[in-house]
Amino acid sequence: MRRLTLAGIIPVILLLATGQAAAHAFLERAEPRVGNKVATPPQQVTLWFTEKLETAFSSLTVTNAAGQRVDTGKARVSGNQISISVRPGGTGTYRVNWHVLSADTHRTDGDFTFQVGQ
Ligand SMILES: [Cu+2]
Repeated sequence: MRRLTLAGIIPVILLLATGQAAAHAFLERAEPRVGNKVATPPQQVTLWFTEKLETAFSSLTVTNAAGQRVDTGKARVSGNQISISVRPGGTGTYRVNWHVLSADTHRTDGDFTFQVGQ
């Protein structure tokens, strides 16, 4: 009897959890594109999310192949978009690290890389 009750409840819990997760701000696309190769260092990096972002608690860093910060430190948020200016930092693998707070007060974070060079 107890087993039957649990079996009935679990799908409902999963459904609720999935519904909530869908409201989080997930990375939709980026420029430079995730995993892509560009010939020269970009002047800025821009990320687009699936939800509107809260300016105060959303940030973005960019590091070059040597692990040095090459972003200017001040991210700009507009709607579901966050961007930051980038200083020239040579060739190789650049890493973008993001932490954002969406309008539904949920935090998400992640990182991705892109390549600079020929
Ligand atoms: Cu959420």
